[in-house]
Amino acid sequence: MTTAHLTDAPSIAAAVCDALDRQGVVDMHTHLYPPSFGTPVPNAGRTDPAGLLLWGIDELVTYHYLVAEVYRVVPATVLPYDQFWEMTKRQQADHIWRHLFVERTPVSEACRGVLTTLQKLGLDPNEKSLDAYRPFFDRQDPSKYIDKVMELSNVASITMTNPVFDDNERGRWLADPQVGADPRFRAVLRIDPLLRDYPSAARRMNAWGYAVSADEVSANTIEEARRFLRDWIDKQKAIYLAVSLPPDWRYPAEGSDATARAGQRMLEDVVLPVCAERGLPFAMMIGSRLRVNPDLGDAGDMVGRADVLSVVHLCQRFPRNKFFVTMLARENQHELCVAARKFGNLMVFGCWWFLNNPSLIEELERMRIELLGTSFIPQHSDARVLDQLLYKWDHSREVIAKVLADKYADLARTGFRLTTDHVQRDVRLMLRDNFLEFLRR
Ligand code: FIX
Ligand code: ZN
Repeated sequence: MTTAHLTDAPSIAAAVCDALDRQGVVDMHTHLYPPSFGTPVPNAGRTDPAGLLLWGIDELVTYHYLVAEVYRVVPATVLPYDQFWEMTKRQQADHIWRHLFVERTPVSEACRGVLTTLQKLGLDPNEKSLDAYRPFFDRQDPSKYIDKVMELSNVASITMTNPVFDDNERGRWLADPQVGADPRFRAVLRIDPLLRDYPSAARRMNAWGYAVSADEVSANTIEEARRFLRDWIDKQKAIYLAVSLPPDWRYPAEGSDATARAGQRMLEDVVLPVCAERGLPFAMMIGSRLRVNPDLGDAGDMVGRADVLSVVHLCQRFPRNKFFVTMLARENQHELCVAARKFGNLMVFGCWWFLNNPSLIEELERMRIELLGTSFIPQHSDARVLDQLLYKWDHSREVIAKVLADKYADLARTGFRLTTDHVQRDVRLMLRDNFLEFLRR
């Protein structure tokens, strides 16, 4: 492709859209799995009720974002939560489809996402019953369907989230060391309990043969906890370690909360030294206040404003460590961007969860380009259902294109000789190379 000099808004916009569509994404944070982890979705007579690969229409429509939304229009006084959870996945999906997509206009981002997904699969998004779609999904072979969805969404590589303290997940790695060997997927060692609730994590690690003490973080406990992490990094061939943290997480820990202090010791003496030793980034997803309404399950979590200064303290204290950071609260975004201007070992990524909405993605990406140029990772999908890759990347590419085109038009007005090469290079950086390079750095 010849290099074109881009001078006017329409040619700039066209070049940006073309570059974004052509560039395969490395999706750095998802909750997706290869078929080797099993799937609860009935296919070819096979089903694994505790399987981890979610895909298809019933999983799409029962996404926890939509569970939260349906309980706004059909309250628990009408359909008690326990009755909803006793329903089959199909019945839950039919209930959500009827109340959010038929009896109401599916205008929310999560609803629109399902319709974009159907459209990209060549299905008519206007059906009144999900029965119209189910034959299409019943015909799919999970592994071939992964290829199809990755191709249609131009996702080049899927990064998993592999919580080692989850019994179902851990059992599958122990049962089959090759379970994560699918080249389309890469693993991430997720360790929330180690920092959020060290005493119970320690008791479990102890039961797994690691001589850690739940009461006292001794030298031996530190060495054994490090051995635990090294073992699982090797088992999973993890490309980074990750944790989500509550809004009130502080570094250094404040007050006399023993659990917070033990968590801090695990971070300082175990997690960060092992990450530095292995050259692996540590990802912090900060600001999730879990289970404010436990009856809603995963839909019961919410956001809370967190403390960017705690991130700054970590970057100051651990210059040899690399940090991926995403924060859930809109109010933290500007300060986080400015913090990233101060620390090269801090990589801002994604528009996480309640920020993954076009109006907020636009606000964040515009601010990030103005403060960080192209040195950040604009998005991750956080897909929990395979098919969601289709809408999450379509919707994000659309907004990123709009912002980039505006910023390039501003640049061109300076007389800078902007070309398609510049655009393709920047898009490559933001959708793939900033992530891969930070892993390698
Ligand atoms: O902690 C996380 O990785 C969050 O992304 C999830 O727990 C959350 O439920 C989610 O799906 C957000 O999109
Ligand atoms: Zn996630």
